[in-house]
Amino acid sequence: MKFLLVKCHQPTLFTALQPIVTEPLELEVLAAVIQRHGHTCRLYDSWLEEISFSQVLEEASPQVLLLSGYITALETMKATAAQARKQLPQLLILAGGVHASLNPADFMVTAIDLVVHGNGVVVLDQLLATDCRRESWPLTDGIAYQADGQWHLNPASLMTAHHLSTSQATSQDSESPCNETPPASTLPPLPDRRYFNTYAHRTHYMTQRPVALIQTALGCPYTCDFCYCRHLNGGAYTPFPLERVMDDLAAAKSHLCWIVDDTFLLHRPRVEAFLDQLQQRQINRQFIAYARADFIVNHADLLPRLKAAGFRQLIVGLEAVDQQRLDDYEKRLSPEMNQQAVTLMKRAGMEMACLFMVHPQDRHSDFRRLRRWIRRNRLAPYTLSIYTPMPGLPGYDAAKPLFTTSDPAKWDFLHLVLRPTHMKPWVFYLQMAYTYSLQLFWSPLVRRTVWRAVTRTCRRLLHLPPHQSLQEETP
Ligand code: B12
Ligand code: SF4
Repeated sequence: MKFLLVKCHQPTLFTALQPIVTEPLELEVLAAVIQRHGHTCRLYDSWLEEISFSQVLEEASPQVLLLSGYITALETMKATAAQARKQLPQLLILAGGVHASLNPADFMVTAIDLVVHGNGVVVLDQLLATDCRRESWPLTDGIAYQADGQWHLNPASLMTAHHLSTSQATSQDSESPCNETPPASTLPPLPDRRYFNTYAHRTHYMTQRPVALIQTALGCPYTCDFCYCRHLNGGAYTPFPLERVMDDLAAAKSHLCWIVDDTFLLHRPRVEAFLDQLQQRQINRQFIAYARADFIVNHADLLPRLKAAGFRQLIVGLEAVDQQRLDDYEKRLSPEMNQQAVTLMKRAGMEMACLFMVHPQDRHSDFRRLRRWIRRNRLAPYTLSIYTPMPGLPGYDAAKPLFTTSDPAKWDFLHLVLRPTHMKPWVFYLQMAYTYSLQLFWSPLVRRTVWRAVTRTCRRLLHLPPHQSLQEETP
């Protein structure tokens, strides 16, 4: 059978500026699953290719279409399914991805045949084992499907999961709970990176290109109240065997690798084993990874080793600079811990990308306090997102009557979906923009990133080829 795999995007502020453009790792993993069953695949990501979807559909003339996307692209996914159904009425159309995982009902429209809400790899494997035959759908966990004009929702199927408690996550015990990885048969295969190899020159992370994505685990054992990621895969933290991670790294043809695990620096013995294996296998890469402030503080002695191993930037969710807000977010951090993490990272000479989350209930004084904190530490780069209740999480239904919009494209953490309590929405946005822009004053990296984003956008709008100065940046 012929499969077409599509990453759907919805124009948002992020997609307009494109400070980061990456390979569609999810499609590359799914392609590997499909190829294991002897079928052929065509991948398509409109961020990397200029050709239109209908052209790709015509040229590929697939029997099966797989659509992936985030919440912001929900309407795009449905519209793409409708367009494909019109163009190729016999097509089998599947929708999946992180939003579908917790919100399958959002995809129950006539143009879509199947919604995958369990672990994508496991479910797809099961569907392929039965050649996606309709008779097998009632027995396949992790899908919702249409039959006789009705939608049916089967129970979720998850990757064999290992629950790592947060105390284990940061403990220094040598007995690693992370050794319990899922059986090989349920692990995702290594991504097929041929698509990345073709379009690597179009990927970038801020000012550097190319960038490859690496996944070494699913989930996060922490319980931050606002976080969508921790509910994926049944809320279980599932690390992949390190040999598999090393094979993946060795095959990824990019000096810069972004480890997209929700939190990579979790369990010291695993981190140390990762660093040992990099050395043993002589894998020389630069890394960007997510971490928590408490890991940095509790394991500050590891920072020089991480730096020497190529960790050039840690992305750290500091979220807030006052205890009450941190407690409300259930972040299990203190402002002092956040401060210490910043100081230690500076001392180690490592780049720290700080993530803050402002709240619609914030007052002018909260913004002022945050700005003072940012100024005092001369932070850069940092981002601000707006606290946004996410569909599929506890608390979403209670927040529903307060929403000022129902447009999923606004669920990008850069729009107010709740009315601000203490100021007008435009004043809130102004406060955000002002707070965001401080870093422009002291960070050449941020200035370069913004300048490149603006010139790239202008050139794209004018249909001009990328400027020479935007080409390959070697580390
Ligand atoms: C890296 C990343 C990005 C990268 C893009 C990465 C990529 N792969 O293209 C960048 C920086 C560009 C990005 C941008 C945005 N992101 Co982002 N991102 C992530 C992050 C950290 C990792 C994603 C990743 O690559 N994972 C690895 C892949 C292999 O896993 P996966 O996507 O889960 O796919 C697997 C399964 O879901 C399944 N699957 C996926 N699709 C399908 C389809 C079918 C048919 C099937 C069967 C299975 C299946 O199989 C895959 C293989 O295992 C996640 C966090 C997370 N935990 O997911 C946030 C995350 C996905 N992002 C999020 C958001 C909101 C955004 C933005 C909208 C933010 C913004 N301010 O605009 C933009 C949207 C831009 C766009 N148009 O794509 C949210 C999505 C929430 C939601 N409910 O949809 C997440 C979960 C973070 C969060 N804060 O909650 N992001
Ligand atoms: S915000 Fe970070 S630390 Fe908290 S649950 Fe989510 S991924 Fe884990």
